Parts: sequence; structure tokens; C-alpha cells
Amino acid sequence: MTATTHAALQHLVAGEWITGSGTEVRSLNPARPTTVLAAGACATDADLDTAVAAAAAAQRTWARTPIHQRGTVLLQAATIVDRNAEAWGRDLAAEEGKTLAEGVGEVRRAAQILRYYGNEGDRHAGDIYSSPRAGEQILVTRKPVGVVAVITPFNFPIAIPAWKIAPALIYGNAVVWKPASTVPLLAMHLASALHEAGLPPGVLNLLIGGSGLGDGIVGHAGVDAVTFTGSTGIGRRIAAAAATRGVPAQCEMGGKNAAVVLDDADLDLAVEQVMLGAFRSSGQKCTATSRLILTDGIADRFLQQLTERAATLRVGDPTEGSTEMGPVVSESAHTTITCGIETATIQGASVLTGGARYTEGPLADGYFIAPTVLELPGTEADLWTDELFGPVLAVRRAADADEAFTLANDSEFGLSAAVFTQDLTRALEAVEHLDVGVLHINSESAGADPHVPFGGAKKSGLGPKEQGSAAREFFTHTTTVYLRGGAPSV
Ligand code: UN1
Repeated sequence: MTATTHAALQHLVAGEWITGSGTEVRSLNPARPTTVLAAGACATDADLDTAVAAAAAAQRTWARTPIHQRGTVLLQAATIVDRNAEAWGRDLAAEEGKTLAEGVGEVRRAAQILRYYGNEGDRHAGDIYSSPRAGEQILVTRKPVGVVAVITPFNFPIAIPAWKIAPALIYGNAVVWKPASTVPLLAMHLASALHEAGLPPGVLNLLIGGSGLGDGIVGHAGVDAVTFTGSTGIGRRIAAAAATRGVPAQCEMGGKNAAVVLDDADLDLAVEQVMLGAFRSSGQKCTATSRLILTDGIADRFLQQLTERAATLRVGDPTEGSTEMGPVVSESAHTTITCGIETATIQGASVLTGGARYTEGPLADGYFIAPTVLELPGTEADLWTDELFGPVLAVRRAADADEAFTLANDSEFGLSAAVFTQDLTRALEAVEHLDVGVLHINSESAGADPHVPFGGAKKSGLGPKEQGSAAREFFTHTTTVYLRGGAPSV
């Protein structure tokens, strides 16, 4: 490792920034893996006990604090995040590998999410129902669930934490948060914004560590609910562990999202959007487009345009403004993805563009993978079914819209899909037939907004959806109140 100045890894426990005493963790720049961005010791089980106890104690007072007052803290944090968007966006690009524009955009998105939930006090707080009995109303009020464990992935190191932590806090919960250990820098930035904004000690605790720490958090007797975004395998393990303890889990997991381009599509628009869906963030989004289904009438033309565009995409250091695609996050991601490409070719896929490693030049040292488009044979192929989480697009052809929609549904996952057509009837058929949690008509498969539900159908998600009013389902429980006064006056 080169001796560079890097950030010291710290954890936020009971309102204090502490250094851990567990094993060492380093966050590296995936474009230049000899550069260390942050380093320090992981949190220990003892830190976890302290954090959970602090969270439980702080939560009682926090829950009694008026929601508008809680909102003020989130709004202040949003201002801090916005103010640092350029610098933190650069850190994000360096630490995670997405481009500078995407990094800065993501930081601003985190601020937008904090603002959305910061204003929750101005929205409706529950429901009132009529009663079948005279002199009675039935109220459904919302209460926090308690101490929430938040476990977040590397690929949106500030936006996903914001969309879990902001609703958890606004509804009166306390949080123990473990981010992916590949992106501690951005986690420290978000926690510092909330801390500086005046969040009372213990309401948010940040613990950095590996999967052992994650297991410790999920299994901790003081944790009342777990929200997770990440791989399908870990999500199912977390849901099972939570169920064993009888606590709710919200898990956002895999996707194998299809873009369907029909004969009548606006091809230029579709090419541009498929490029964004497949290759932005180097394909490392659970909403990324990883399958492309083309109807026969346009397939050849579309593939020619797409592969020309992909072959000239500027791959490079994400912190340089002209770069259109950076590296993938780590050496192990790089190995998994290159092996996935190899397996696909062994299983009969033809490489239309990309596929090869960068063996020389400035990209050879980083975890770069060329934007790759592979056309699959009609037979079974792992690339059709398994999430690879990289810039790799698997293509199949269909005779007509019906067959295309059937192929799009041919997945155990159902997170998002994109359909390109100018025909309203086909678009409405897609709305009716595609089993996904998020559907885009004439736009790329990725994307989410703070005020609308986000999450998957089928095996992409477990538990209530995220964001918008859907978040309330997970971060609160209801009390149904049968409210009567004394004897009614006549
Ligand atoms: C987006 O598409 O902008 O992990 C958000 C993920 C998703 C978030 C996607 N949970 O990629």
C-alpha cells in the first residue's frame, strides 16, 4: 500500500466518535487499489452492546419529541449534506467507483430524502374510521417500533442509508447502522451530518465492520426490527434470523431486470436509456438493466446502435469529469463478473462488445470491466437467471410483444423493468402483465423517488416496501383506538 493520508475510520456510539478495536478494515479506491481512502479498526461486540443500549435509552425520549422537532434535525442535516455535495460526491466516486456526476447526484439525492422525511410532520399521521356504535370513533395511530438495525450495501453509500435512516428517525425510532465495509467514508459523512444537525446522542449509532458484526446486530436481543438492502443470500439469512427472534425484517435484494424494446419503439431513445440502465454505476444497481429483450423487427438495428455506443463509452477514473463509466467496487466483484462472462461464453453466448479484461494501460491496475453485451443462445444460461452486478447485458430475441413479456417475466426476481414502445395498448399490457415492483415505460429500469414506494415483486423483496408513505408500514406499528366519551348528551 502506498503511504497516503487517509481518513481514520471511526464509529459513532452513544453520541461519541470512537475508534474500534476489532480487525483492521481499509477502504480502497477501486480505480487505483493501492490508494487507501480510510482505514481503522472495526467495531467489536462490546461496541455493539454499548450502541444498542444507548439506542434503547435514547429512543424513549426521541419518540416523545414532537415529530416537527424531529423533522427540524433532518432538515438541518439535509442542509449540511447539500453544502458538502461536491466534496462528498468526489469521495463517493473515489470510494465506490461511480462517476463524479453520479456521486454528486447521489449526495444531493440523500439531502432530498432527508428533506422529504423532515417534512413528514406536515402529512397525515394516522386514520380515523367510523364506528358501528353510537358515540364512538375508531382511530388508528402510529408508533415507532423501537431500535432499528439498518444494514446497507456499497452501491448507494449515502442514498440508501438516507432512505432507511430518515424514515426510521422521523417516526421516532433509534438506529444502529452497519454500512458495507467497502464504503465507510460516506457512512461517516452521513452520520456526521445528522450528528452535527443536533440528533440527540444514541439516536443514531454507526458501527463499521464485516459480516460477523452484521450477524451480531441482527441477532442482538435489543434490536426490534431490521432493514437491509443487499444480496439475495444475505437478505434471506437476515430475514430468517429476524423471524427466529420474532422481529420484522425489510429486505431489498436481487434483481435481473429486463428492458423490452418492441418493434414500434423510438430506437434512439431506447438505445440511450438501455445504455444508462445497463452501464451507469458500472451496472452495480439492483435496478440496473441486465437483460435485454428485442423483438425481431428491430433487433439487428438496435444491437448495432447499442454496441457502437457501448464500445465507445469512456471508461476510466470516475473522479475525472469526462469519464462515463468507472470500475466495479472490489477485486472480488471484478473476479465474479469476469468469471460470469467466461461462463456465459462457455454456455454459448456470443460477445457483441466488451467481454475482455483490460490487461494494459492505465485501466489494468483498477477493477475495470468493459461494457459488455452478450447475446444468449435459446438454451439455459446462468447469465439469464443469476444477478452478476456489473456492466454486463444479456440479450435475447422475441417474435412479438407477447413473447417478449413472457421472457421478461422469466425470472425469480421482479424488481424493475423497462418497456420501450410508442403503442399505448402495448404499454398497458406491460403494466398488466409484468410482475415487477417498479415499471418504466420509455425510461431506464433504474431510479427511485423519495415520495413513491420502491421495492420488488417476487423474490426481490421481503417485507414492506421502502420510501414514500410505504416506509411508514415498516418503521411504525399501529394502535387501533376505540374512542368513546361518557354518556352522549341528548
Ligand atoms: C436507483 O435505481 O436509483 O441497491 C436506486 C439498489 C437499489 C436502489 C436503486 N436498492 O441498487
